[in-house]
Amino acid sequence: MKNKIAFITFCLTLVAPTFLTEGAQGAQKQKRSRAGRNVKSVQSAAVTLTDKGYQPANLKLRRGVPARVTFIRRIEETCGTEIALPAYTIRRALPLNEPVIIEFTPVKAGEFNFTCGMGMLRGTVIVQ
Ligand SMILES: [Cu+2]
Repeated sequence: MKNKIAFITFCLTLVAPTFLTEGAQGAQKQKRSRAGRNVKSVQSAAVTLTDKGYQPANLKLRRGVPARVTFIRRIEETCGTEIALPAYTIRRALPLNEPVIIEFTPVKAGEFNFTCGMGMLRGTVIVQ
């Protein structure tokens, strides 16, 4: 009888922390990290358009990992009212002070330009 109680207590000790601290989803996430895969499933970067152009002008991204790049235009007097990433046929309006998130998965290594709508302002995505 004493052994049985000890066993149950032991089982509760094993199970309780999972439910108390994280719930099932958290536990699953942790398991994946431990396995060393999918630790970071999205890569993100941010680019600001200022009077000096795109800052930073070069972005390094890893191939095969979905990318989320946030563009924000901070100057009013500019031709950069659109942002384009021709290699991924992306073209979006870039309103003043409104973050615009561009999502794509870099499939090929190399250098790809992102530009204003007319291709005058330029930056580079470097995929490695
Ligand atoms: Cu332009």
